[in-house]
Formats: sequence, structure tokens, C-alpha cells
Amino acid sequence: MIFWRKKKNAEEQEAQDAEDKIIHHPGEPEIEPPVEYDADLTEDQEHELFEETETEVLEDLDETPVPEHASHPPMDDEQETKPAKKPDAEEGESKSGWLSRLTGGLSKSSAKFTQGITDLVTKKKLDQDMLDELEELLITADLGPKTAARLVEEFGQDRFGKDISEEEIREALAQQITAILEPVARPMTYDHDLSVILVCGVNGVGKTTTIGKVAHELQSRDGRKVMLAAGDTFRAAAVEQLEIWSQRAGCPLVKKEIGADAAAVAYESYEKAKAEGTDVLFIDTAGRLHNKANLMAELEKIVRVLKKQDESLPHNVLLVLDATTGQNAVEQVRTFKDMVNVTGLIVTKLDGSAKGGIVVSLADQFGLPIHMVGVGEQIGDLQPFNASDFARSLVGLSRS
Ligand SMILES: Nc1nc2c(ncn2[C@@H]2O[C@H](COP(=O)(O)OP(=O)(O)OP(=O)(O)O)[C@@H](O)[C@H]2O)c(=O)[nH]1
Ligand SMILES: [Mg+2]
Repeated sequence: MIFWRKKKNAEEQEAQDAEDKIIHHPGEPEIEPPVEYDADLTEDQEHELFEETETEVLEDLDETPVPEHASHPPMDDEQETKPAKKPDAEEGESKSGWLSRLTGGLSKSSAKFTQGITDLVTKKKLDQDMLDELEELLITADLGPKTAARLVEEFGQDRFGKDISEEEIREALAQQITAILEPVARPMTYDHDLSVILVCGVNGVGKTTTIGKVAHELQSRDGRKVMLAAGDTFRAAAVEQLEIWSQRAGCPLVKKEIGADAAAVAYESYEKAKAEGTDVLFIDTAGRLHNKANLMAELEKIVRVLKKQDESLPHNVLLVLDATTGQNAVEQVRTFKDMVNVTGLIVTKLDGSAKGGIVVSLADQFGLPIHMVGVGEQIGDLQPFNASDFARSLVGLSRS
């Protein structure tokens, strides 16, 4: 009996470890949680926890090994001394800059695509071998097996046995991909007197940077009153990083001591934002806690506390995804959707080695709005998502 129980525990542990891998980058050292977490707190306990965490300084936090990866490369001294790049003056200029960075970033996968399609069209007529190879190509570009199969099936429907050219394949794919992306390419909206936006995602995906970029744009370009809340209370560097962005954007920051309850930060920031007539409040969250259960408990509690203030809060829950993690991003969406009501996605790092097909895969599987894409670390590098431009870049075609 005891043996059975042990085996069951081992299985549970294995399942837990497998799930945690989704929220932790591979190769990171394990870190211990600074505090025990209780996800199911009564109101009284919650109150108590607020009191406790507000005064409790995590004495042993300095000894907690913070993973190298999570120590925020962009916010090191070197980066911070660099002045933030000024936003591009002209809309057109900004758009072509975005496109060239996107196309440049996607060139790795689009080059493979282009070459792959060239290799594919060895015969004139479209046959099953060509369709199979095309499916392989799409999977290699991170579109995922389901989306790849669907695209190839649609593609083959009217064309099977007919003459086909390389250009025709690329144009047809661009059109099909645009059709998948168009319904989800929806810009962020800030419809409420005070729009409250919770930003989540695993560590290092670009949550804090994204908040900084958007805050800057809203505050400096659109003249909206923005406030930032440092809900990642796990590491001092996380608060500092957001503080720097708040200074760049010229907007206030609500922060508490390290180890404070993230939900308390959310609570206070909302009260303050209301009192100060703020238009948009962004709440940053931790990407890494000890395990998925801790992360879930923290996010759920933030939402619960906000909902007590106003049932409609938070108005948006943005999930930030790093495109370079490929199909793992799909698992991250599933994981976070289980925890919180994700309302939209932001996909970052499309300027890097990402195979942009992951964006198509996400759009096809979840249908969640993709509000913006990140193509670099600077302020102007976060741009609204354009379905057709993206699709054409992906298959190696120029803008239509
Ligand atoms: N190349 C590139 N780098 C980006 C992009 N967006 C963010 N980054 C970089 O990714 C790294 C991590 O960004 P953060 O904003 O700190 O990520 P985070 O999700 O807040 O991380 P945690 O707070 O650890 O959970 C930084 O070096 C950013 O500059 C992007 O679109 N392209
Ligand atoms: Mg962060």
C-alpha cells in the first residue's frame, strides 16, 4: 500500500515537473520559493497575508540563487546608459522599419521556405509527393502539424494534378496564411475610463519591456495618462527594470518591497490610478516563481483581488510569448488559459532566430487576438500586427 502511494506520488511529481518545464526555460537552475503559497485563502487569511507580506522582508532572498537568464540582460548597466531610441517621427518610416526588421528576422525561416519551395517544384504538376513535402516544410517553419495539414489540404483541393509554379505556391500560401491571421490581427483598445491591463507570461518573454514600450507610446505619443504597477515582487531587478521604463515613459510607478504580495500591489495601484484620473494601468507580473502552482496562485489572486474592486477587472489579460521558443509557445498559451482569462497575445522577438510560423499556429489553434509583435528591444520595436505583411514576409514575398 505504502509502495503504491509512493509510486503515485512519484507519478504526480513527474507530471508536475513536466508541467513546470513549460514555464521554466530549460537549463535554468532551480530556485526555492521565498514564501510558501496557499492558493485557497479565505478573505480573512487574505487580509492577514496582505498585512504580513507588506511588512515581511524576505530575509533569505539574497541567498536565493536567481537564474542568470532572469537577471534581465537589457537592463544591465551598459544597456541602461544608452539613451532610449526616439520613436520614429513618421508613421510610414516606422512601418517600413518594422517590416524590414520583421523580414530580416524571419529571413532564416523564409529562406528555407523559399529554397524548400524551389526544391519542391521539380515537376510541373502538383502531386501527392509535392504536397507531402510542402507539409514538411510548413511544419519545419513552426506552423505546427495541424495547421500545416489544413493548409496543404486546402492548397491541394483545386490544384491537384494541375500545373503549378513556385511563385503560385508562395502567393497561395501567403493568401491562406493571411486568411488565418486576419481575424486575430486586432490592435489593443483602451475603451474604459480607466483600462486595467494585466500582463503575464513566463520569464524572459518580454513582459516588462513590452509594458515599457506601450506605456511610452500611449503616454508620449497619444497623451494618455498611464500608470505602471510592479507586480513582479519576486526580484528587486524586476522592480528596477519597470521603474526605468516608467521614467522613460514619464509615468508613475506603484511598487512595494521585495516579497510583498503581488495582489496588494495590484490593489493599491488600482486605487491610486482611480484617484489620479489615470487612463491606462499596466500591471506587470512575475514570470518565474518556484513552480506552476505558485505562478497560478499568484496570478489568480491578483485577478481575484481586482475583481473584488470591480467585477469587470482586469479589462485585458495579455499573454506575452517569445517567438523563438517555437511550439513551446502553444503549451504556454494552454497553461495560462487554464489559469487566467487570457484576452490577447503579444508575440515578441520576431527579429531574432524565430521561425515566425509559430504566430500562424497560435492564430489557428486559439483564435485569440494578436495585438502586437515585437521586433527588437527598443521603444519603437513593438508594432501593431499586420496579417498580410506578416504572411508575405513569412513565405519570402515582398509587400503587396
Ligand atoms: N530581440 C528582441 N528582444 C526582446 C524583444 N522583446 C523583449 N526583448 C528582450 O528580452 C529580454 C527579456 O525581456 P523582459 O521584458 O525583461 O522579459 P520579462 O518577461 O519581463 O522577464 P521576467 O521579468 O524575467 O519574467 C530583454 O533582454 C528584452 O530586451 C523583442 O521583440 N526582440
Ligand atoms: Mg519582467
